[in-house]
Amino acid sequence: MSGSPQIVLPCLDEAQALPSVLAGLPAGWPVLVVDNGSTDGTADVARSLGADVVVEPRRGYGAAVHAGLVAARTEVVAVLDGDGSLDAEVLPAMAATVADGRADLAVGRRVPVSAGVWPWHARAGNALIAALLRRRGVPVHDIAPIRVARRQALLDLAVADRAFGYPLELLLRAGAAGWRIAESPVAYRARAGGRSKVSGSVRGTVRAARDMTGLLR
Ligand SMILES: Nc1nc2c(ncn2[C@@H]2O[C@H](COP(=O)(O)OP(=O)(O)OP(=O)(O)O)[C@@H](O)[C@H]2O)c(=O)[nH]1
Ligand SMILES: [Mg+2]
Repeated sequence: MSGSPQIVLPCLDEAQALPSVLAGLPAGWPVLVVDNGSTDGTADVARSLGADVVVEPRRGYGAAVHAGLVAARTEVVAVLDGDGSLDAEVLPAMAATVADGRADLAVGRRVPVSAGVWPWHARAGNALIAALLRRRGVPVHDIAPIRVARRQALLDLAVADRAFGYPLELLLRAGAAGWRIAESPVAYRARAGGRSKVSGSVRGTVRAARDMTGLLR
């Protein structure tokens, strides 16, 4: 692998979280913020802090991640949330796993740093989906909120979902393609600022669950 992986951060209204998110990334790694139609100045904050920005007007986590993959320029890419909820300290070890050829996909498994950061409804839905994945031979305990892989290989998987089904569809396709998947723990904490759009409410969890269950039929 030549150079550090580019870090893709899908962001919908993450202006408040971004300063600490960017400060917590491995030093010197190029960063690409995908501004997914934010109205809070996310793109300006990202640029002022030295990140590259690509704009994806079509809403949805999957749409943002896909736009980031298309725009990224490095052989290996890392994707994680732009809300500061995931500890990026794990990225160098994850990237090494992929660069060394020990895995085709390195993923994180969330370990909450304290009670309350992962609401019961989101955690229960996640555990159920991970169990269904393992029954299908995909050896994971989370739906990969942070992942590292080769950019072209990810694009070739042709994940079609553009909303919250994206991470699950990616795992299903990677499993079907025989990818070796390495999972490692990643500290999960409260977002660094701004407002929760998904797991903070039962409604958000239900929406995410709807996006995902269609894929498991
Ligand atoms: N909810 C949502 N997040 C998006 C979208 N596009 C990009 N994102 C980003 O995707 C990342 C993951 O979002 P989530 O963690 O699922 O949503 P969240 O608002 O952080 O909600 P919680 O983590 O449940 O508090 C965050 O960095 C969002 O800013 C979108 O259309 N909807
Ligand atoms: Mg979040």
